[in-house]
Amino acid sequence: MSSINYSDKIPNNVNLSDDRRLQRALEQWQPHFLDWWKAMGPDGSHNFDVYLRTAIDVSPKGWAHFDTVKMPDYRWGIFLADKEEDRRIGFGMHKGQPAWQDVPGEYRSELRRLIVTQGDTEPASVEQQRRLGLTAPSLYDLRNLFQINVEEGRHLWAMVYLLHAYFGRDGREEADALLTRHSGDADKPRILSAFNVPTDDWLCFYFFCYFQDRDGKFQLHALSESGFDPLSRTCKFMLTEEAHHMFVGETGVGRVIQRSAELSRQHDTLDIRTFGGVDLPTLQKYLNFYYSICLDLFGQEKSTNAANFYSMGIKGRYEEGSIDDDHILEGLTYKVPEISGDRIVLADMPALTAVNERLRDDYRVDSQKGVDRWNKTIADLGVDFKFTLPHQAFHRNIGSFAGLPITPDGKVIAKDEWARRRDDWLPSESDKAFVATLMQRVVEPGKIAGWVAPPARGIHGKPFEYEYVKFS
Ligand code: BYC
Ligand code: FE
Ligand code: FE
Repeated sequence: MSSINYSDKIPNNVNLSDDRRLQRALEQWQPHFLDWWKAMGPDGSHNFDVYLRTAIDVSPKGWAHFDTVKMPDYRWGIFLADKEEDRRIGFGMHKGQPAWQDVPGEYRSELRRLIVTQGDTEPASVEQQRRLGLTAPSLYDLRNLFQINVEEGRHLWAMVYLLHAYFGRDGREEADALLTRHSGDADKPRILSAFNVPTDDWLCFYFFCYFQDRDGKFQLHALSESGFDPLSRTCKFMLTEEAHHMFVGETGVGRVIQRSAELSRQHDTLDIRTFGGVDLPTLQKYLNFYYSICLDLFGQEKSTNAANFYSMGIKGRYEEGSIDDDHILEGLTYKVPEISGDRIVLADMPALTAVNERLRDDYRVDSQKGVDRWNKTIADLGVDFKFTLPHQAFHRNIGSFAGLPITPDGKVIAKDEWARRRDDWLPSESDKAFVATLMQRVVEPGKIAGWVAPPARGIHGKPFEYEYVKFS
């Protein structure tokens, strides 16, 4: 039931060969995807042999197969988590009714919009990361970058499948458009702003994987609660791939921090740039940047769109099933921060319009865990420095705090003071120029750049020294 058919042109576990029309439509989209991959995917990588995992089964345990492949030959396909017998809608006005196996006509445009928004982020991230291979700090890191890139490509396939299978002609048009918008393009940018930000260096990459892929985790969890069963099942399987992306982020940032803290201890100063490390205060600025742009991805604090999605039963809350309430939320409240004079206060809001905010809160709690582990690394090395997540009102562009001059510890200050102190809080041009000097490519097996510690272990039981990427 859950094994994947690799004999088809498009690997799948949805019996694609039984639906000739759909199969033909997707086979027409496939060469466009490959053209996009060749033009916008990892720069100059097409002949490399890369040690990659491929999904062969969708069961939570042991779905992965490891092998050396050239990336354009990666078996991108359509994999949905197994169908749950008699699944019911878990929230909203249709709570308790059987989950929809087809798109309910009255929610068609909302569902299409959610799927397009989600789908747009996946190729966007590949575009954002396309030049990082040129400055990889080790073969191990290069391989992880490529692994993430092929899986984000597969996440695009996941959404394109839904558009083709359930949305007819306009679904096909949206699927084409997912390949014509591009990250950072002046005329046709990606939909969400964080996916148009350049990912210039490997600090950006690690923080991106920690914070931005984690937004993916929370959005995919919310969508996996959907009453539209095919969306739920596809997001459930995407989540199993997402775990590795966040692992790359947490350990990547952690390895930079470890190296920086080691240099700080050795030289008894935080000021370690002359010794070839990234000083911890600069890392805090990168953290501030990525965390704040990712908070924007959750939308407005008060959102009628989100309330409607919830009541319709198409987008739920994080772990909806384990929340102890009526799952309808009529008359319930939730605490939402808002600005009151020059202070930020928590106010009771209808829980329905606060579901974006609740998801953001869940995200904050999850984000803090890695920060605590990073701080432990620093403390264990006896260095006096601590990372903190900035206040949620800091550096926001969406919602109640958009554009307001608020410090990382949540104080409202004058606009000109904020502008004057901006470079204390966010990476400055000179910080980025310094980091750029460290970004030298290291790709001999077993070697690693000086600004980052090697990983505790390699991939899938292989040692760090393994030749994860062979250039040919
Ligand atoms: N940028 O009611 P509101 C991932 C707009 S990451 C621009 O709060 P709503 C990945 C909004 O469109 C996960 N515009 O918004 C990670 C609306 O416009 P209208 C990505 C924004 O509807 C790494 C208006 O403001 N998935 O997978 O609740 C690598 C009112 O706002 C933004 C998703 O995000 C913004 N940030 O939208 C690879 C899930 N925020 O209607 C992959 C899909 C809001 O007034 N998307 N607006 O014209 C959604 O669930 C929702 O659309 C949003 C919030 C979360 C974006
Ligand atoms: Fe993804
Ligand atoms: Fe991801």
